[in-house]
Amino acid sequence: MSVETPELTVEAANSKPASEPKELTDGFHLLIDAFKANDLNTIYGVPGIPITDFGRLAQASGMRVISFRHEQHAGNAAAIAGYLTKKPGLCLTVSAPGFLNGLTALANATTNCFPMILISGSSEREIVDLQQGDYEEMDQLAIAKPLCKAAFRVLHAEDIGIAVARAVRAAVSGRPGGVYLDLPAKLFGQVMDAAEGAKSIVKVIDPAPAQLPAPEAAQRALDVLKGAKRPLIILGKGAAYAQADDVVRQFVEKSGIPYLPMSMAKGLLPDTHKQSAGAARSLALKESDVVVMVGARLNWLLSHGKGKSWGEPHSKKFIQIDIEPTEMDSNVEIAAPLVGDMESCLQSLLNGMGDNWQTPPQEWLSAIAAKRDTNLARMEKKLSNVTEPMDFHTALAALKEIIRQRPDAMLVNEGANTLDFARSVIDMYKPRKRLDVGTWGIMGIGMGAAVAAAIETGQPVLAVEGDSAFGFSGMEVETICRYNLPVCIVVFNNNGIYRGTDVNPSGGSDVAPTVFVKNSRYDKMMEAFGGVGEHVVNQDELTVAVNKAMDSGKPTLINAVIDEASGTESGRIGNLNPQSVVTKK
Ligand code: ADP
Ligand code: TZD
Ligand code: MG
Repeated sequence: MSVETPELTVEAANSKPASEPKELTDGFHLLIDAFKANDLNTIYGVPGIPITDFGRLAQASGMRVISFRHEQHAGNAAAIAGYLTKKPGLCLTVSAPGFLNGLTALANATTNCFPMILISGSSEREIVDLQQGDYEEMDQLAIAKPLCKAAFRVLHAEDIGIAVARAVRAAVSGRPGGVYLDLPAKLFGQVMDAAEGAKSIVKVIDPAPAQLPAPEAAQRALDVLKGAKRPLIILGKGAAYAQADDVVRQFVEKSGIPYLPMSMAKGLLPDTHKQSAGAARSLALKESDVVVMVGARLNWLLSHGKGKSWGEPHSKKFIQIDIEPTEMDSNVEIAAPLVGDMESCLQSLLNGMGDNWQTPPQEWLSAIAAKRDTNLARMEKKLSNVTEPMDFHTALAALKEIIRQRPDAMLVNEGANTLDFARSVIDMYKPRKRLDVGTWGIMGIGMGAAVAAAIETGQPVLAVEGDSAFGFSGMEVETICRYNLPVCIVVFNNNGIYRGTDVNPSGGSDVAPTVFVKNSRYDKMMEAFGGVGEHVVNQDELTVAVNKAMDSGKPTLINAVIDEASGTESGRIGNLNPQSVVTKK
């Protein structure tokens, strides 16, 4: 359907003087029509040449256009929108620098298997290709290609419909990921017959078709599972993304197998579920004999499926459910690969399990339960130890309780200690409520994720941010205020990266590289844009401030003072950090 464009209703320039004027459309309108036809109604971006008018026209057409202060955060918002909705999130940027700013988010989305489309305006092809120095000249398509799942350029208005269709399908089918769409400035103004234009729009039918696993593959997986004495299920964010929540629950509960949720899979089943082995993670990884990977990769986050944390030497068998065939055997041998979409794969296992499925031996379940209870008791002790200044546990005990009372709230989390402690302390109760640094452990997703979480779900958002982590996207508090989003940011302010106590070893006047301005007041940033700023120094004040923010829905930033000595280097992944053993005078 074409948007009404009266200003374009002119007689076709070089046609015979016709009695009936021809209705025309152009690249701007075709692009909007193509997005709307595919039910893509929100754009995250930053305006400028050559896409300023596109943003205006999109807004005029009823699309939601959310303008950011930096493209990386708009891109992160688009990626999270994709994760939450299973439709590609749209990010719109200007050429070269805007495109490059958005590219980090595109690459990060692809790495995390989130569907998004980065749409960048680009400069004149003829000039760019001859490298004659156009305004913001850059061969964007070539640069984007290795960093995303697919990249397309559109040169003719009549191809916009099919290009958007390709982009949508590429983003969401199979393993989801990022797609780049390169739109040279000239394209937007290209005019064509409106009726022809309407015909060129493609509504993608079944963009992410079900992919059924082979029956033999399901049988093989069940045979491996039947032989297990100490089975374990690992749920990953691929399972959360799939929105196959009921089938996931049925599979876990019918099998009776303990499960570990990866961080963004927390809440797929409530973390308080009796089969959750989250608090017995080390034992579960080490002692299990058959591991069912459910939408999770055996990457660095799981020590590649080998080594000490997996109890090597071992003879564990892996069953893996994934939509991406080449994920199998990426790190270790997969005894039973089950390739297909999450729902179909789990359903095929459930069907094959029949009515008399044997749950795992009690000995294994008791071992996990005992370890879990010991660890939870240890954690409880830490959480009940209230300190002032707050350590991480004192502050997180308050937030844990708030999320327990508000299970529908969205939780965004980034930092090092702030991330690692929050992940293990704060229980999640519902699927896709936890958004964090993902596969790369990237800082800077916070405000983009918070904006998208608020816009896409309408739920209040609690963003738990290390002071360093927050700084990567901090300027977007203006965006949060401008759209009056129900976002409560808690900055865990420990004066720096990991902690605030490092000193300059040379004795010079520069502070150590990990240390920030002491006693900063991040709350003032929020006040600058009309939001609510709070400064809290103990647990009670934190609880009151967060509850007030979550009740009011007003944009709020709480500067939570954390003991600057309470963090550890790199949080829980200090082992990945090379350290010099050479002492030089
Ligand atoms: P985590 O970080 O939580 O361990 P990963 O991002 O490593 O999770 O893994 C997610 C996996 O889920 C990817 O290998 C991806 O191919 C897979 N995946 C994504 N969507 C689906 C789906 N609908 N069905 C099956 N597998 C999926
Ligand atoms: N840059 C990017 C884009 N991602 C990163 N992960 C880093 C740098 C390195 N980095 C981490 O891995 S965590 C972190 C950085 C800079 C910040 C940790 O400090 P914080 O958290 O204040 O956010 P804590 O609570 O003080 O540990
Ligand atoms: Mg910090």
